Amino acid sequence: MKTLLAVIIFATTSVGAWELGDVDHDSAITCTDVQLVLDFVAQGDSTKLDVSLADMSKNGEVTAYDAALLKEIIGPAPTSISGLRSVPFAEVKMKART
Ligand SMILES: [Ca+2]
Ligand SMILES: [Ca+2]
Repeated sequence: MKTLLAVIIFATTSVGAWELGDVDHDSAITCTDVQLVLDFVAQGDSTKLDVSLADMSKNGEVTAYDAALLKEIIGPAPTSISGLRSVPFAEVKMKART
């Protein structure tokens, strides 16, 4: 009986628990979700994502616009990484020889 109750509780809490946009069910909206939506739009392969969570615009279809809306949630990609400096290619070649 306890097992049955646990299964019922799990089922009721897990169904519909995923956030809109979390198409890979990892409990976070990441660039992976964006890529999966783009792959679905381009290739039509629905085996790697939950398509029901991909319609960000809620217009009944999944398009590249939905991927763009997902990307807006994540925010812009970093344009630079602090603490790193650019190294001229000639310097890299010199270091490789030593
Ligand atoms: Ca996700
Ligand atoms: Ca849509």
